[in-house]
Amino acid sequence: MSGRRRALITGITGQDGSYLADLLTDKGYEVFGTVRRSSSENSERINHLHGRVQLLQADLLDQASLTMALQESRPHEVYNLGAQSFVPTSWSQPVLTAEFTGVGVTRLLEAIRTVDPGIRFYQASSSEMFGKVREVPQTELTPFYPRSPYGVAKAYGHFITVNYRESYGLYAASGILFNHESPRRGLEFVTRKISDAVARIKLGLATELRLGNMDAERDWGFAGDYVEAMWLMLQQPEPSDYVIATGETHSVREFVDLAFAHAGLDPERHVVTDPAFLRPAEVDQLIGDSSRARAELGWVPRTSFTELVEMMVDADLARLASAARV
Ligand code: NAP
Ligand code: G4F
Repeated sequence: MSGRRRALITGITGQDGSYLADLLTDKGYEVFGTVRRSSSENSERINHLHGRVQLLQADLLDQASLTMALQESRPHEVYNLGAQSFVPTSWSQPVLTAEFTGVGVTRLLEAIRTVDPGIRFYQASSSEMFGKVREVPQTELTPFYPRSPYGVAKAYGHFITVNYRESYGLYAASGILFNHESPRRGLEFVTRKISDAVARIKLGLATELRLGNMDAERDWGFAGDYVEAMWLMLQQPEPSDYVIATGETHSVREFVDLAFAHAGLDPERHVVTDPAFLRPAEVDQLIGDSSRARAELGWVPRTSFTELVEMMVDADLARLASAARV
């Protein structure tokens, strides 16, 4: 073992895991990440970190694999970002979502208790727990009213984190993060679906974009800014829970309008509403109040909504144009 600080990230192959790995390697950490066994490689988001992060096979469904990953990496900090994170899938696979996204948190906390209760633990909680919101804007004290099996599973993960902190004195912190996006966002999430479609239409590779509820409103930030808040939460003298948000809300329609305008396109000519993308229960509007994080962590979001939309469209245009050249 080197004398450097060590961190273990579950979900390192995901959007946030890859940005967090960038941040921690830049800070000089020895970074370990868990990956699931798969018949084909799924490391696109972390290929640029080859040789700078160490990958260990573990699954949030498998207690022994989590314990072994901790024994092998002996981390000072664990960031639990692994989850079934796509809300619509949580209606078609509710039990699996509860196992990954909910009970998986307990498995990891139990592994920490067994291997080293001094480990600092970060749980990726979600604004989706606020669901049918009880107050506007949402703070650390706003009651939860989840509207999807995913939101319910995240509420379990949140409370088990608080409970292990209070029951066993673990350093366990929960970040209640509002939606955060980037060019590394999965293509099924609405922001990336839009930026990818805009780029395809601009390059003549597609003609239409089919969307569900265009009136839904989200507090969208940039994932690169949000992983910094995760790290800051584990550097505090005492563990606590923090809302991380921009404090602005925008509709899906506004995202569409900005993205199409940035590419010089008219959304009226391309966007089609498709009931197939409506949800059994919708979260109509989310807007977070991150005053506590700003005051105690010194965290501020640095990327504006317009910058985020344009960054995503530009990245998809560059990616698809270069693929077309090849
Ligand atoms: P993401 O891109 O979907 O990544 C999810 C990661 O979890 C992937 O690396 C995935 O691995 C891994 N994973 C899935 N099932 C697993 C299992 N059984 N065992 C171990 N790992 C598993 O999600 P993200 O956007 O980076 O989000 C990171 C975390 O923050 C998630 O917990 C998400 O629910 C939460 N969150 C996200 C947002 C947001 O707006 N992005 C907001 C609030 C909270 P594979 O690559 O093998 O599938
Ligand atoms: O991009 P979305 O799929 O994200 P959603 O459901 O807000 O969840 C994301 O943020 C949560 C934090 O609040 C995370 F915890 C979660 O893991 C995930 O990262 O959908 C955003 C909105 C929804 O209201 C949806 O109904 O966009 C609306 N929407 C409209 N048309 C669509 C579409 N969403 C998707 N995915 N695809 C559509 O065609």
